[in-house]
Amino acid sequence: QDLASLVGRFKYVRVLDSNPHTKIISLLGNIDGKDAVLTAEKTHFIFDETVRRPSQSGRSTPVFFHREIDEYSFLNGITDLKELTSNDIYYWGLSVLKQHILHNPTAKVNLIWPASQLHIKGYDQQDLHVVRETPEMYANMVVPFIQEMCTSERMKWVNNILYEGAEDDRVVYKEYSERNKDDGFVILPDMKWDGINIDSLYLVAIVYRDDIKSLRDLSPKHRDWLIRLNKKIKTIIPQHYDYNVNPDELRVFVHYQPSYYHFHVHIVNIRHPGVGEERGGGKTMLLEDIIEALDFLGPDGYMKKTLTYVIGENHELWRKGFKEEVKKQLEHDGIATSPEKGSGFN
Ligand code: M7G
Repeated sequence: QDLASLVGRFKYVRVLDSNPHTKIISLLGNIDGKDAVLTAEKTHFIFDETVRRPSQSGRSTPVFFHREIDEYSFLNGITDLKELTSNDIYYWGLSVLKQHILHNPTAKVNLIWPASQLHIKGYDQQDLHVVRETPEMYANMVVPFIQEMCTSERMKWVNNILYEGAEDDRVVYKEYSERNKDDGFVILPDMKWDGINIDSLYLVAIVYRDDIKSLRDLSPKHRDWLIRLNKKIKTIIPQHYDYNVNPDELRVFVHYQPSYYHFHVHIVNIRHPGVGEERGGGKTMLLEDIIEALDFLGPDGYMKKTLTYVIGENHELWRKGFKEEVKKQLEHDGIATSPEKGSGFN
């Protein structure tokens, strides 16, 4: 089964989501009678020079990724340009740019097939809510949910990467030994990255140890390990990309709630837009802040912290009690949920 033949057989059902800011559209459909989620994201522009802007430290920061081939860059690649209007010194119009499957593709296409209800819900448009997750809510609602989510079927792609050589040709860095499994990790391009444009660089570091399901499991005993991991990430990645991205241009963070409960770290170019507005809300926690917080949180670390984040109505946890908790929390705080109920601050 290859992507082209699968997409060719895709039967459209409805639009799940479409975002003009991120230029991403997600469609629900089916292939051979099984549900499929097809997502397309317009790729970012390429430019033919490595333009460097001066910085205060005297170091120069590349703004554009250097490309050998320049006929596909924006400017050289304009094949058609039609003015719509002009007014004084302002002009606007539409253009067609030269495209090439290798050098300047139009869009990145992702397919999930067969897609579970969980996948479909994750991509579907939904209303969002701010929720305070207390340690009690974590123990009573999230822990059972995590157990449900850690099926070998759902975690297959992670194990494929760690142990089965999946995506091997794309791996950026791997450190693993049987003897020292707890220190092992692998860094590779995230499925969210087109792999071309360094401005939108998006990598994921997946650790070999499997005793950390999420941020909640981090405690002071993990502090030194996280410091080492952070240092390695910020040393290895700029080196690997010839310093077209510098260590202080990498946003290194974890999500809570994550989609997959096996500890992993996101590594993203700070130029990448849209980060922080992930599907269905969530929370983005910088690794540096996590390490720092472990100094203050006490021996149980994040287990004892109340975490406030955004959750979508399609998230299983919303149905599994979070909805009621949000209502209770607002009542407890004396905050009205509709204009009829509240008439001021008295
Ligand atoms: P998350 O924080 O659990 O979820 O991150 P979210 O960011 O999707 O909310 C999991 C990360 O793994 C995401 O950035 C995914 O894009 C990425 N990812 C998921 N899958 C199934 C794959 C895959 O098969 N290969 C690669 N390389 N990345 C994946």
